Amino acid sequence: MTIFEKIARREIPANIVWEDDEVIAFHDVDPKAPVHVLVVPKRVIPRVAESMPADQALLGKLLLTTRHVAEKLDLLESGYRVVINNGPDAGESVPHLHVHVLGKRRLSWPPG
Ligand code: DGP
Repeated sequence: MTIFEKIARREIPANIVWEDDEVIAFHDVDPKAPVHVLVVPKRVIPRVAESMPADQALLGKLLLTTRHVAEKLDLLESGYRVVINNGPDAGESVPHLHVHVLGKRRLSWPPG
């Protein structure tokens, strides 16, 4: 079981900001910005490169959920970044697809 599945099952505590039947969003344990939330599908897809056509609706749901998170945490006006790390060069560390939502500071581009 992945660490994010354990969070969804309440086996590991997390500061949850959004949840429904398909997704859960909670604050990152090691935040890289004043707001740093992870949006995670409850059904495990290891990474976006392993998603399938059957995952299309769930992938869309993840992006729509980032909007809910942004609204709840007052990011809509100031802006925010949505990030998916895929594989070693991107720094992926948890093999359970998750979308980072980063906000409340000016983020540089391109990323390091
Ligand atoms: P990535 O590098 O894209 O795979 O991001 C994984 C993120 O998961 C990383 O920013 C830290 C976060 N993380 C890892 N373990 C935990 C945990 O137990 N709780 C929470 N809230 N976040 C975690």
